[in-house]
Amino acid sequence: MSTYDRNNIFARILRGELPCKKVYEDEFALAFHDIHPLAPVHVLVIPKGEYVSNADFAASAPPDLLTGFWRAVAKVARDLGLESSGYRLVANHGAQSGQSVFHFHVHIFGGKMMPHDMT
Ligand code: IU
Repeated sequence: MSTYDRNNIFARILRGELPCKKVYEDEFALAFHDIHPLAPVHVLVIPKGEYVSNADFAASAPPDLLTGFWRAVAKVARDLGLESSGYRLVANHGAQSGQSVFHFHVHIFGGKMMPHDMT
């Protein structure tokens, strides 16, 4: 498991040291618009805790945080109006997958037809 860097960009956003375009926040999660959107709707949801990836989050987070985080993901998608049109969730794990910020995050993509081919 990789070591969590407390100065990664999302940790700094969570501490309020850097701004973000906030969409939603509760005790478990923060959601904000991606600065380089890859779809008409592109929002990131991050848990409030020090987790590098989903593997780390799933193994170490307390149950209320696991539940609260995933409920926040679903609520944000619903509140963005994506429930009927559909949306895609992506969580990259490791540099080879494209992960560039090592604080676990889920991408919510919506607002267009999604390609089936991920390669
Ligand atoms: P990735 O799965 O780790 O590649 O996703 C990181 C995302 O964080 C990526 O889509 C960036 O555009 C986005 N991002 C951001 O929203 N704000 C930032 O300050 C930085 C990256 I650095």
